[in-house]
Amino acid sequence: MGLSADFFERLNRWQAVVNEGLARFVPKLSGQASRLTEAMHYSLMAGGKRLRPILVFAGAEAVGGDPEKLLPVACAIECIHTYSLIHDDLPAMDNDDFRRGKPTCHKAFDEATAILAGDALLTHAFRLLAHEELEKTFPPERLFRLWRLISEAAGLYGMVAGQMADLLAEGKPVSPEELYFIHHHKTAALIRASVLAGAILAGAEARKEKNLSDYGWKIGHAFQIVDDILDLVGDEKTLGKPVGSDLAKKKATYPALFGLEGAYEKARHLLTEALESLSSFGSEADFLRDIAYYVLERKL
Ligand code: GRG
Repeated sequence: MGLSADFFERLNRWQAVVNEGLARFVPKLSGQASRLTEAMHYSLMAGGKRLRPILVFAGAEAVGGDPEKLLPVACAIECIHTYSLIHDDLPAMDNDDFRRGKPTCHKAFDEATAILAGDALLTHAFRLLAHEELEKTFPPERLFRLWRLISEAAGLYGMVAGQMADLLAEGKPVSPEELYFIHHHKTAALIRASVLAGAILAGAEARKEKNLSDYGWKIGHAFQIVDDILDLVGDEKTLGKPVGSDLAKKKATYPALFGLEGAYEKARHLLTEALESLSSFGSEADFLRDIAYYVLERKL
């Protein structure tokens, strides 16, 4: 098994849907707020892979839901992801000048604007999660579960806690358990929540929800391991940022702890486990299966 022949065609199609959704759901304001929305759109439209929003669609599809109805949710999650990248790049955090081949938000604008663009993307995400189109389409109890899921994954039970742990670990020796905590919270939580968001709104039965949750955790961890590997051996032009920055910053990574081959081995094992989580699904989960392969094989 491996990637389906039409995977990249499907991926590109969904990426276009996300891009159109972001143009529609994130306003461009004029007047005194124009600089703020310019900075938000600058980072939103800088060429991300749209993995998380596409997982929202794929998660819904795997349980018979209609992905098109989830566009505000998909866009909300991409807003949260983009905010995290903008803030992560700030001088107070990773202090990176390039992302996705372009100057980072604080370089293209200024630090204060980048902080505010991130803040506005995060808050706007929750406005989108309460969008009227969702209110009309889904029962309130599913929406409440969605809000709990996303706020936990993005905040102190998820990404922000992981980022804090990551920063605290810089330059220090970390145990495999500490590294797992960082990956689990910083990266895997939002990826897992993306898959589950689609499934919850589509009304998945509990067993399928659990399977998709397992799948989400596994590919979330694999994604971060591959990210660490690419930072070591990836191609700068393809990545659109300098490689070797984790080493320079003495970051806690899988290759640092287990070596390059050990990290690859762990990622491959996670891929197998992710696919196993989908064993009770039929062809409706093929796109999720493809995404799992893609997470491992990606060069960007
Ligand atoms: C600032 C609260 C806060 C959190 C930051 C996500 C994160 C936490 C930091 C980003 C740094 C980083 C390299 C994390 C590793 C995994 C990751 C999120 C990579 C970037 O995601 P991609 O590859 O990005 O999906 P694109 O550009 O494709 O959207």
